[in-house]
Amino acid sequence: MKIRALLGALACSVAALAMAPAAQAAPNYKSEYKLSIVVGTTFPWGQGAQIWSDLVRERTDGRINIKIYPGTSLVQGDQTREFNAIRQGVIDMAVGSTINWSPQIKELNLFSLPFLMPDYAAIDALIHGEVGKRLFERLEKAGVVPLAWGENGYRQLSNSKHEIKEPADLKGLKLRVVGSPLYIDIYTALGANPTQMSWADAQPALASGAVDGQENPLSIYTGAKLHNVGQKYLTLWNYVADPLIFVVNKQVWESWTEEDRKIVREAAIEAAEREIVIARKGVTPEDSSLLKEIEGLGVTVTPLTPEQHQAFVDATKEVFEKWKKTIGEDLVEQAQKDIENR
Ligand code: X2X
Repeated sequence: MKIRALLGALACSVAALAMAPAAQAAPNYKSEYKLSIVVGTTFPWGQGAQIWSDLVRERTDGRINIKIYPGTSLVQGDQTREFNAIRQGVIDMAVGSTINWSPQIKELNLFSLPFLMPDYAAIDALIHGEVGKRLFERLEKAGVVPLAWGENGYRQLSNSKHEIKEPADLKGLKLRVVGSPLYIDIYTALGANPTQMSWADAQPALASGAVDGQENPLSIYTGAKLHNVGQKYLTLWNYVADPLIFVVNKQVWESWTEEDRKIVREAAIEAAEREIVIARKGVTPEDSSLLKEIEGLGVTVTPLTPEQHQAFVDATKEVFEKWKKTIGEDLVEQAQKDIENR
């Protein structure tokens, strides 16, 4: 009798399970997954995160419900702590810049080697080739699951004081730099006075004049309206570019069914591809409309002649060589080879 009752109860619950709507998450699923980004969802970077979240929610019938946390708010705005927070599960998912994770994963400094990547084809050769594969293996080893490469973009230099055409123009300028010590080395070599701070702190520091300048992709420059905080001089020098990486915390990843992992991975790849298209809009040799827009705001935009460009390459050569060793000579040489053959 007892066994019969038990079997009956079991049959009922199996039937209930089978009838449960698709949106019913497995018991170990969270009701919300926290996704971290540095900027807001109006920026190309944030749009990539939004596309990913929307695709995942749709295709899992709501089983995986992602909430976006802009401003790296899950780590109080300190973007250099984002990677550890993903590892520890304080953050479930992220679309993060290689620069912000470089303090923990030194190989990610590769993209910050000055003048390594001369054009978009070079960036693509790295992220979609052997280098991208090796870096993903490295991230896996560090305990996160990398799914796709996106792009923040080529980082250009802006300041409130004067045009910059040669290294000497940087002398004594107070510049906000991002969170890898490699940037302190670059700007020290160029004779500037660099200071590392988070993006959250950078904007008030630019507004108050505590710093004279900064470097960021043009989409961040316009999105954050940096012309309104005195950043009237903009030098286009394409010295580095930071890719973005779409990742999931390992425990979270393992808690999902095979089917859902496939959906999340494919959605990340699709969102990243679309994000790169958005990130490059208006800032390529074929379409420079964003530059025109910036000039229209009264900003002095300074491209470099080949000779001026070379002066910056020469002035940062030692920094390149020093960091080549830190990053790993093998990886840097693989990158140089892939760029040559692009
Ligand atoms: O802090 C920056 O400059 C930004 C927004 O570009 C990054 O997060 C790397």
